[in-house]
Amino acid sequence: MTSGGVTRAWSPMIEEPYRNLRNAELLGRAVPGAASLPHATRCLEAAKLMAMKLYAFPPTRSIRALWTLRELDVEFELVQVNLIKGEHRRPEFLAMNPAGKLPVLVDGEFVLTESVAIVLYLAEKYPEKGLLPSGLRERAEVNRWLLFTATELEQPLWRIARHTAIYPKEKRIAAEIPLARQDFMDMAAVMEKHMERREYLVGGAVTVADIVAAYTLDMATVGWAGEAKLLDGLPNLRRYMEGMYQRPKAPQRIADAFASIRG
Ligand SMILES: N[C@@H](CCC(=O)N[C@@H](CS)C(=O)NCC(=O)O)C(=O)O
Repeated sequence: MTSGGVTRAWSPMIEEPYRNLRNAELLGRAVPGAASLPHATRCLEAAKLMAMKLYAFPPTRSIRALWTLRELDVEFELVQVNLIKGEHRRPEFLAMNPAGKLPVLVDGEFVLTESVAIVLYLAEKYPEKGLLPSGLRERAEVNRWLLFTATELEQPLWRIARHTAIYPKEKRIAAEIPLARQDFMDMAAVMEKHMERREYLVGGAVTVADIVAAYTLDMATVGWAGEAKLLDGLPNLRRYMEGMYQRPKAPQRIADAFASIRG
Protein backbone atom coordinates (compact mmCIF):
# COMPACT_ATOMS: atom_id res chain seq x y z
CA MET A 1 0.00 0.00 0.00
CA THR A 2 1.16 3.44 -0.68
CA SER A 3 0.43 7.05 -0.27
CA GLY A 4 2.45 8.84 -2.92
CA GLY A 5 4.88 6.00 -3.45
CA VAL A 6 5.79 5.65 0.22
CA THR A 7 4.94 2.35 1.85
CA ARG A 8 2.83 3.01 4.88
CA ALA A 9 1.16 1.03 7.60
CA TRP A 10 -2.57 0.75 7.46
CA SER A 11 -4.29 3.54 9.25
CA PRO A 12 -7.55 3.00 11.11
CA MET A 13 -10.66 3.79 9.16
CA ILE A 14 -10.88 7.46 9.88
CA GLU A 15 -12.36 8.67 6.60
CA GLU A 16 -15.31 6.33 6.36
CA PRO A 17 -16.04 4.91 9.78
CA TYR A 18 -19.51 3.63 8.99
CA ARG A 19 -18.67 1.84 5.77
CA ASN A 20 -15.64 0.26 7.34
CA LEU A 21 -17.48 -0.80 10.44
CA ARG A 22 -19.92 -2.55 8.12
CA ASN A 23 -17.06 -4.10 6.17
CA ALA A 24 -15.49 -5.28 9.40
CA GLU A 25 -18.72 -7.02 10.32
CA LEU A 26 -18.97 -8.60 6.85
CA LEU A 27 -15.37 -9.71 7.07
CA GLY A 28 -16.07 -11.25 10.46
CA ARG A 29 -18.78 -13.37 8.82
CA ALA A 30 -17.04 -14.09 5.51
CA VAL A 31 -13.49 -15.02 6.51
CA PRO A 32 -13.02 -18.09 8.71
CA GLY A 33 -11.61 -17.09 12.08
CA ALA A 34 -11.94 -13.35 11.44
CA ALA A 35 -14.93 -13.01 13.79
CA SER A 36 -12.70 -13.87 16.73
CA LEU A 37 -10.18 -11.12 15.88
CA PRO A 38 -10.28 -7.91 17.91
CA HIS A 39 -12.59 -5.36 16.33
CA ALA A 40 -9.77 -2.94 15.39
CA THR A 41 -7.91 -5.73 13.59
CA ARG A 42 -11.05 -6.63 11.67
CA CYS A 43 -11.38 -2.97 10.64
CA LEU A 44 -7.81 -2.98 9.35
CA GLU A 45 -8.28 -6.25 7.46
CA ALA A 46 -11.52 -4.95 5.95
CA ALA A 47 -9.73 -1.82 4.79
CA LYS A 48 -7.04 -3.88 3.07
CA LEU A 49 -9.72 -5.65 1.08
CA MET A 50 -11.39 -2.39 0.19
CA ALA A 51 -8.41 -0.12 -0.58
CA MET A 52 -8.56 1.82 -3.82
CA LYS A 53 -6.23 0.82 -6.62
CA LEU A 54 -4.74 3.28 -9.08
CA TYR A 55 -3.52 1.80 -12.36
CA ALA A 56 -0.89 4.23 -13.49
CA PHE A 57 2.41 4.84 -15.23
CA PRO A 58 4.64 7.84 -14.69
CA PRO A 59 4.90 10.33 -16.44
CA THR A 60 1.41 10.09 -17.94
CA ARG A 61 -1.85 11.79 -17.00
CA SER A 62 -1.88 9.23 -14.18
CA ILE A 63 0.00 11.92 -12.27
CA ARG A 64 -3.22 13.91 -11.87
CA ALA A 65 -4.89 11.06 -10.01
CA LEU A 66 -1.74 10.15 -8.09
CA TRP A 67 -1.24 13.75 -6.96
CA THR A 68 -4.88 13.99 -5.83
CA LEU A 69 -4.60 10.78 -3.80
CA ARG A 70 -1.44 12.11 -2.17
CA GLU A 71 -3.01 15.47 -1.32
CA LEU A 72 -5.98 13.63 0.19
CA ASP A 73 -3.57 11.50 2.21
CA VAL A 74 -5.60 8.33 1.80
CA GLU A 75 -4.38 4.77 1.50
CA PHE A 76 -4.29 3.27 -1.98
CA GLU A 77 -2.44 0.70 -3.98
CA LEU A 78 -0.43 1.86 -6.97
CA VAL A 79 -0.49 -0.71 -9.74
CA GLN A 80 2.04 0.12 -12.41
CA VAL A 81 0.96 -0.62 -15.99
CA ASN A 82 3.99 -0.34 -18.22
CA LEU A 83 2.96 1.48 -21.42
CA ILE A 84 6.36 0.89 -22.98
CA LYS A 85 5.92 -2.87 -22.61
CA GLY A 86 2.35 -2.59 -23.95
CA GLU A 87 0.73 -3.82 -20.73
CA HIS A 88 -2.24 -1.50 -21.39
CA ARG A 89 -3.11 -3.65 -24.41
CA ARG A 90 -3.52 -6.84 -22.39
CA PRO A 91 -7.07 -8.26 -22.30
CA GLU A 92 -7.28 -7.93 -18.49
CA PHE A 93 -6.51 -4.23 -18.73
CA LEU A 94 -8.82 -3.66 -21.72
CA ALA A 95 -11.61 -5.29 -19.73
CA MET A 96 -11.23 -2.42 -17.22
CA ASN A 97 -10.71 0.33 -19.77
CA PRO A 98 -11.63 -0.56 -23.35
CA ALA A 99 -9.89 2.66 -24.44
CA GLY A 100 -6.60 1.09 -23.32
CA LYS A 101 -5.53 4.25 -21.49
CA LEU A 102 -4.28 5.27 -18.09
CA PRO A 103 -5.15 6.19 -15.41
CA VAL A 104 -7.83 3.85 -14.07
CA LEU A 105 -9.14 3.98 -10.52
CA VAL A 106 -10.74 0.93 -8.94
CA ASP A 107 -12.68 1.52 -5.75
CA GLY A 108 -14.26 -1.74 -4.61
CA GLU A 109 -16.35 -2.90 -7.55
CA PHE A 110 -16.40 0.59 -9.10
CA VAL A 111 -14.05 1.19 -12.04
CA LEU A 112 -13.47 4.75 -13.22
CA THR A 113 -11.46 6.02 -16.18
CA GLU A 114 -10.61 9.56 -17.35
CA SER A 115 -8.18 11.50 -15.18
CA VAL A 116 -10.46 14.50 -14.66
CA ALA A 117 -13.42 12.30 -13.67
CA ILE A 118 -11.12 10.46 -11.26
CA VAL A 119 -9.87 13.61 -9.50
CA LEU A 120 -13.45 14.89 -9.16
CA TYR A 121 -14.64 11.54 -7.79
CA LEU A 122 -11.83 11.50 -5.23
CA ALA A 123 -12.44 15.10 -4.16
CA GLU A 124 -16.15 14.37 -3.73
CA LYS A 125 -15.48 11.14 -1.88
CA TYR A 126 -13.45 13.00 0.76
CA PRO A 127 -15.23 16.37 1.01
CA GLU A 128 -13.68 17.09 4.39
CA LYS A 129 -10.25 17.36 2.70
CA GLY A 130 -11.42 20.49 0.86
CA LEU A 131 -10.14 19.79 -2.66
CA LEU A 132 -13.53 20.98 -3.95
CA PRO A 133 -15.17 24.12 -2.58
CA SER A 134 -18.57 23.70 -0.96
CA GLY A 135 -20.26 26.65 -2.70
CA LEU A 136 -22.20 25.95 -5.90
CA ARG A 137 -20.64 28.79 -7.86
CA GLU A 138 -17.10 28.07 -6.69
CA ARG A 139 -17.56 24.43 -7.71
CA ALA A 140 -18.81 25.63 -11.09
CA GLU A 141 -15.61 27.68 -11.41
CA VAL A 142 -13.55 24.59 -10.61
CA ASN A 143 -15.38 22.73 -13.40
CA ARG A 144 -14.80 25.67 -15.72
CA TRP A 145 -11.04 25.50 -15.21
CA LEU A 146 -10.92 21.72 -15.38
CA LEU A 147 -12.67 21.81 -18.74
CA PHE A 148 -10.66 24.78 -19.96
CA THR A 149 -7.46 22.91 -19.08
CA ALA A 150 -8.52 19.61 -20.66
CA THR A 151 -9.89 21.11 -23.87
CA GLU A 152 -8.06 24.40 -24.51
CA LEU A 153 -4.62 23.71 -23.02
CA GLU A 154 -4.10 19.97 -23.02
CA GLN A 155 -5.37 19.32 -26.53
CA PRO A 156 -2.89 21.56 -28.39
CA LEU A 157 -0.06 20.27 -26.17
CA TRP A 158 -1.08 16.73 -26.99
CA ARG A 159 -1.13 17.57 -30.72
CA ILE A 160 2.43 18.85 -30.40
CA ALA A 161 3.45 15.69 -28.54
CA ARG A 162 1.81 13.45 -31.13
CA HIS A 163 3.33 15.19 -34.12
CA THR A 164 6.82 15.42 -32.64
CA ALA A 165 7.23 12.22 -30.65
CA ILE A 166 4.24 9.90 -30.37
CA TYR A 167 2.99 9.17 -33.90
CA PRO A 168 5.25 7.07 -36.11
CA LYS A 169 7.50 9.40 -38.12
CA GLU A 170 5.62 8.85 -41.40
CA LYS A 171 2.35 10.00 -39.81
CA ARG A 172 3.68 13.22 -38.27
CA ILE A 173 2.59 16.48 -39.91
CA ALA A 174 5.09 19.26 -39.32
CA ALA A 175 2.54 22.00 -40.10
CA GLU A 176 0.42 20.90 -37.12
CA ILE A 177 3.09 22.02 -34.67
CA PRO A 178 3.04 25.82 -35.16
CA LEU A 179 -0.78 25.75 -35.34
CA ALA A 180 -1.07 23.81 -32.09
CA ARG A 181 1.57 26.02 -30.46
CA GLN A 182 -0.44 29.14 -31.36
CA ASP A 183 -3.68 27.57 -30.10
CA PHE A 184 -1.96 26.82 -26.80
CA MET A 185 -0.44 30.30 -26.49
CA ASP A 186 -3.79 32.02 -27.18
CA MET A 187 -5.57 30.08 -24.45
CA ALA A 188 -2.66 30.08 -22.01
CA ALA A 189 -2.75 33.89 -22.21
CA VAL A 190 -6.28 33.74 -20.75
CA MET A 191 -5.10 31.73 -17.76
CA GLU A 192 -1.96 33.88 -17.44
CA LYS A 193 -4.14 36.97 -16.96
CA HIS A 194 -6.45 35.16 -14.56
CA MET A 195 -3.47 34.20 -12.38
CA GLU A 196 -2.09 37.76 -12.19
CA ARG A 197 -2.66 38.22 -8.47
CA ARG A 198 -3.83 34.76 -7.54
CA GLU A 199 -2.26 31.78 -5.85
CA TYR A 200 -4.98 29.32 -6.94
CA LEU A 201 -7.40 29.16 -9.84
CA VAL A 202 -10.51 29.35 -7.65
CA GLY A 203 -10.83 31.01 -4.24
CA GLY A 204 -8.13 30.97 -1.60
CA ALA A 205 -7.25 27.28 -1.40
CA VAL A 206 -5.96 24.52 -3.62
CA THR A 207 -8.56 22.52 -5.56
CA VAL A 208 -8.42 19.66 -8.03
CA ALA A 209 -8.46 22.29 -10.80
CA ASP A 210 -4.99 23.40 -9.63
CA ILE A 211 -3.68 19.83 -9.65
CA VAL A 212 -4.89 19.21 -13.20
CA ALA A 213 -3.73 22.63 -14.41
CA ALA A 214 -0.26 22.35 -12.84
CA TYR A 215 0.35 18.94 -14.41
CA THR A 216 -0.88 20.22 -17.78
CA LEU A 217 1.28 23.35 -17.62
CA ASP A 218 4.23 21.11 -16.80
CA MET A 219 3.52 19.32 -20.12
CA ALA A 220 4.29 22.68 -21.73
CA THR A 221 7.80 22.68 -20.25
CA VAL A 222 8.84 19.24 -21.46
CA GLY A 223 10.10 20.55 -24.79
CA TRP A 224 8.96 17.68 -26.98
CA ALA A 225 11.72 16.91 -29.46
CA GLY A 226 13.26 20.35 -29.23
CA GLU A 227 9.95 22.23 -29.21
CA ALA A 228 10.34 25.64 -27.53
CA LYS A 229 9.57 25.82 -23.82
CA LEU A 230 6.07 27.21 -24.03
CA LEU A 231 5.85 28.82 -20.58
CA ASP A 232 8.87 31.04 -21.09
CA GLY A 233 6.75 34.13 -21.85
CA LEU A 234 4.10 33.38 -19.24
CA PRO A 235 5.59 34.36 -15.84
CA ASN A 236 2.38 34.02 -13.82
CA LEU A 237 1.74 30.51 -15.09
CA ARG A 238 5.36 29.48 -14.56
CA ARG A 239 5.31 30.81 -10.96
CA TYR A 240 1.95 29.12 -10.32
CA MET A 241 2.98 25.76 -11.80
CA GLU A 242 6.35 25.72 -10.01
CA GLY A 243 4.64 26.71 -6.73
CA MET A 244 2.23 23.80 -7.07
CA TYR A 245 5.14 21.40 -7.61
CA GLN A 246 6.74 22.70 -4.39
CA ARG A 247 3.83 21.38 -2.32
CA PRO A 248 4.95 18.59 0.01
CA LYS A 249 2.65 16.06 -1.69
CA ALA A 250 3.56 17.04 -5.26
CA PRO A 251 4.72 14.27 -7.58
CA GLN A 252 7.82 14.27 -9.79
CA ARG A 253 7.92 16.77 -12.63
CA ILE A 254 7.14 15.15 -15.98
CA ALA A 255 10.71 15.50 -17.30
CA ASP A 256 12.08 13.76 -14.18
CA ALA A 257 9.52 10.98 -14.49
CA PHE A 258 10.57 10.48 -18.12
CA ALA A 259 14.19 10.36 -17.04
CA SER A 260 13.41 7.74 -14.38
CA ILE A 261 11.65 5.40 -16.84
CA ARG A 262 14.51 5.75 -19.29
CA GLY A 263 16.67 4.52 -16.41
N1 LIG B 1 -8.54 11.64 -21.57
C1 LIG B 1 -7.79 10.59 -20.93
C2 LIG B 1 -6.50 10.42 -21.68
C3 LIG B 1 -5.71 9.28 -21.13
C4 LIG B 1 -4.50 9.00 -21.99
O1 LIG B 1 -4.42 9.34 -23.18
N2 LIG B 1 -3.52 8.34 -21.39
C5 LIG B 1 -2.34 8.00 -22.11
C6 LIG B 1 -1.13 8.31 -21.28
S1 LIG B 1 -1.04 10.04 -20.91
C7 LIG B 1 -2.36 6.53 -22.42
O2 LIG B 1 -2.67 5.72 -21.57
N3 LIG B 1 -2.01 6.18 -23.66
C8 LIG B 1 -1.92 4.83 -24.10
C9 LIG B 1 -2.30 4.71 -25.56
O3 LIG B 1 -2.89 5.65 -26.10
O4 LIG B 1 -2.00 3.65 -26.13
C10 LIG B 1 -7.54 10.95 -19.46
O5 LIG B 1 -7.37 12.15 -19.17
O6 LIG B 1 -7.50 10.06 -18.61
